[in-house]
Amino acid sequence: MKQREPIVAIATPYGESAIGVVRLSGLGVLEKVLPFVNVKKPRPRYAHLVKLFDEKGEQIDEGIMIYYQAPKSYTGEEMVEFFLHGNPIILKKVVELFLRNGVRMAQRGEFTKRAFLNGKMDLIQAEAVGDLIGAKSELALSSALRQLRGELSQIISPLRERLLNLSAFVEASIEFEEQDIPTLSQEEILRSLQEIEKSIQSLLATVKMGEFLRKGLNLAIVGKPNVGKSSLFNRLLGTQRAIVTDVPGTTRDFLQEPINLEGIPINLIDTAGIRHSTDPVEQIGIQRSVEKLKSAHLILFVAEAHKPLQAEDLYIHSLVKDKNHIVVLNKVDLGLWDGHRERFENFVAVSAKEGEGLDELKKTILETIGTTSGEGLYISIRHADLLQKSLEVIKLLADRIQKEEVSPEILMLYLREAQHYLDELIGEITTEELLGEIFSNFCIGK
Ligand SMILES: Nc1nc2c(ncn2[C@@H]2O[C@H](COP(=O)(O)OP(=O)(O)OP(=O)(O)O)[C@@H](O)[C@H]2O)c(=O)[nH]1
Ligand SMILES: [Mg+2]
Repeated sequence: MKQREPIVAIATPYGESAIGVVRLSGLGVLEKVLPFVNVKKPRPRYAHLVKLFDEKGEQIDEGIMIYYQAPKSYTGEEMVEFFLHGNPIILKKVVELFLRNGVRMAQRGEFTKRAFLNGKMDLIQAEAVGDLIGAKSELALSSALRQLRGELSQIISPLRERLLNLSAFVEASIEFEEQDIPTLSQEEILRSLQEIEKSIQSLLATVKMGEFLRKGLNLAIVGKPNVGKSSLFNRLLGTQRAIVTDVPGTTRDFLQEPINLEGIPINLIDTAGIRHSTDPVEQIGIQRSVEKLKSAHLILFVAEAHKPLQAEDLYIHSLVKDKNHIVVLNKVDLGLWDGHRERFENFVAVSAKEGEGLDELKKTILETIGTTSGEGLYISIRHADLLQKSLEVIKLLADRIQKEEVSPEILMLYLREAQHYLDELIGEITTEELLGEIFSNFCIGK
């Protein structure tokens, strides 16, 4: 286990709290700490009540100190954690004390990065630490926790090992050509490749949901003025956040609020009604509506249930019809015009005013997102990128094998490349750049 230079950080959020945590990790941190506490020989993993002093012997605070002997710590290095009074001034003083005495400030995610570098977890698990802290819903949380426990790694690592095994067989057949050693036929290799292909495909199918869970899904409510977009927004939100009036053009700028549908974090966006307008302020609002419509993952296209579609409805529908959208016919308490059934294959009739059809709308939203795939484990864009690259190489090789007898040397080339991407995925191979990218999204102190 490698011990790196000592680092320090506050591990709890800024502000007043019952307890504030300062943590240190690295080579010789205990030695750095001992001159400033009134315990001389701390027992590892034992909660010591200590007084903490500065260089002049003035007491800074009193609290709990835990010392972790390497390698039995989060980072695998020697660590010390202080649980002090949660006053930002105290915590700052403590950090500054150590900064003056040979310890440097930790970078974002540096504790977890060291845990990864010391083999305490693989890269996929380290990423899960960030996901776990940032999770905005129950489902995101449980997915991150399973990833942290290594469940995703346990699906990906065997794929990598299978490729490794195939390479080993092929390599042996090159090296020991003359000798009588077991080799794999091209058909056997092909079958293996196809199985790996299938596993990768099913992992890839979870990325969309994974991204929604990590970043939230943008759900935009669009339609012409006065159809009840803001009323629907308020209904889904459960509060009277948006202004509702019978004046067309009430909503001038878009509004965005987080909601949680069955564990999926959603950014719900109410927009200004789209119509032809000469009012410069309204024009800007409408322009923003169109932008929101373009960037949304899912659109609720709202029109009035009791009336035929107007020219503006038709125009807006033409903007959304090739996108992921749901037709919502609002004000069904006033009736449902028959012509809608002919025009739309599917729609949800609701009354934002009375609450009718809201449950069906939520159900339709969830179905459209497709929440069922993944069985609770969802990959990220980074994972998908590398899996995709690996998959492409595997497919190319499978194609070639089906067409011709492929030489062992060529087989090796392909197999190694496919494996290389999975190495990167798990963190068998890493670059400083990649680690920087991953851990810079963490908070300081983690
Ligand atoms: N009867 C009935 N009236 C509704 C319903 N939903 C909204 N309204 C009324 O329709 C009018 C417009 O509602 P808003 O929610 O402000 O409509 P909007 O689409 O946000 O309008 P703009 O912001 O102007 O684009 C208000 O008078 C609402 O009370 C409904 O389900 N039934
Ligand atoms: Mg509105």
